[in-house]
Formats: sequence, structure tokens, C-alpha cells
Amino acid sequence: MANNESDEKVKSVDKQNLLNLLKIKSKEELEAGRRLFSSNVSFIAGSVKMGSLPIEGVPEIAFAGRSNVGKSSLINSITNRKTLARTSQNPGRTQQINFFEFENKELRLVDFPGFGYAKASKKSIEKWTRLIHSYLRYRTALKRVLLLIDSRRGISPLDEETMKVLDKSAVSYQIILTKIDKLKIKELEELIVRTETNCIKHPAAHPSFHLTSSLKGIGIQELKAEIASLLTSHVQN
Ligand SMILES: Nc1nc2c(ncn2[C@@H]2O[C@H](COP(=O)(O)OP(=O)(O)OP(=O)(O)O)[C@@H](O)[C@H]2O)c(=O)[nH]1
Ligand SMILES: [Mg+2]
Repeated sequence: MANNESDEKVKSVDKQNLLNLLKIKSKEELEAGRRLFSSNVSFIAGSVKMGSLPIEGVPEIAFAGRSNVGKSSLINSITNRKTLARTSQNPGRTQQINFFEFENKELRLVDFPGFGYAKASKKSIEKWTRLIHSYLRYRTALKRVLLLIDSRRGISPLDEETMKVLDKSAVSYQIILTKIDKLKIKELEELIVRTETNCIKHPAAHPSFHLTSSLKGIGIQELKAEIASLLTSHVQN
């Protein structure tokens, strides 16, 4: 049999190198991320309608994407908590917009219900969609939406629809590829090229994207650094 070593799933350390090549963060940026995320974080609200959103005043970063993509897991991973946000193998775990606030009031992480959860009733999907659209449109505290994409699928037609909504809502958004531990190195390289090509087509999408694995802790420090730099640049603006 031919040597299929390159098809072997690479060790996380190799993927980490690839990630470093793709997006190099300085020591200072990584330190700023570490510092920001050393604050205690707690659940402050779960909202099902605009009227029950927490009062604005703290910058917000929202985690969006299709059901089961790993939004809640990524929130747990960057806050270094196992069960802050509830996760599940079954899609549709998160059924409201959940807000997690840093004790130092520097940031809130916002966990969205998943898009495209087939088993949810039509009525509840409509309700979430309306709420999410209003949130995206009117929330001035919202600094960026992180749009999570499952690495195994890449950007799907449903993700494309979400990107169109985000393009229209004038909110800055950034692609985060999740579960990269599931890919072989070749697949990962192809995915990077495809994602780059796709981002160019969406002017509101941030030109750089992140590779992450909550399971293996890949790309987590870099994502914290990115979020920290975002807050600083907003303060300066
Ligand atoms: N292999 C792997 N599995 C992951 C990773 N992140 C999340 N998962 C798994 O994916 C499933 C869904 O994760 P969640 O974090 O609940 O996904 P979600 O996007 O919040 O899902 P909804 O709340 O239904 O929208 C769980 O079984 C997780 O353990 C990852 O980095 N690698
Ligand atoms: Mg969830």
C-alpha cells in the first residue's frame, strides 16, 4: 500500500503550527487576551424577546452559527469553564440568547440559539430569527459577531444566508472555523483556501478568520487575543 502518512490525522501540535503561520499574534496581544479572560464570567440573562435583553453598557461579542457547530463549547473554552454555557450532542441545546458577563464589566459574551435546527417548531424558529435580526440591527453594544462554521462542512448554503443577513445588518463579523481536530492536514489546507475565497465575496466579513478546536484547545489563545484587540481598538476609535 502507498505511504498514506500525509492522510493520517495530524497531531494537534502540527495544526497549531499551521495556525500560527496563518495568524501570528504578538506576545503582547496574547497577554492582553489572557488578562482580559482572567476575569470571572457569569451568566446574567437568557432572553427570548427584545424587551428582556439586559441593559446595554458593556461591549458584546456574539457567537452565531448553525445548530451544533460548537458555539457554547467555544464560549466555555475561552472562559476556561466546562459548563458555563450548556452544550449537547443533540442540536438545539441553546434556545434563547444567553448573556455571560465579565466581572470587571469589560465584556459580555452572547450565545445565540443555532440556526437551522430542523426539529424546532416553525413558530419558535420564526421567534428566534426575529429576535436575532432585531438584536443584530439595534444593539449598539454589539462589537462583533463571530460566525462559527463547522470545519467538516465549510461554509454551507445556510451559512451563506446568515452571511447575507449580516452583510445587510451593518455589523462587523468574522468567520471562526470550529472542530478542526476532526480534519486531516490536507483537508484543513483546502478549507483555508475555500474560506479565504468566500470571505472576499462578503465585504462586511472580516478578511481574517480563525481556526479553533474547543476539544483540543487549538486557536483559543489567539481568539482571546483577537477579542481583546477588538475592545482596545473600539476604545481608541
Ligand atoms: N470534536 C470536537 N467536537 C466539538 C468541538 N466543539 C464542540 N464539539 C461538540 O459538538 C457538539 C455541539 O456543541 P455545542 O457547543 O453544544 O454546539 P452549539 O453550536 O452551541 O449548539 P446549539 O446550542 O444546538 O446551537 C457537542 O457534542 C460538542 O462536544 C470541537 O472543537 N471538537
Ligand atoms: Mg449552544
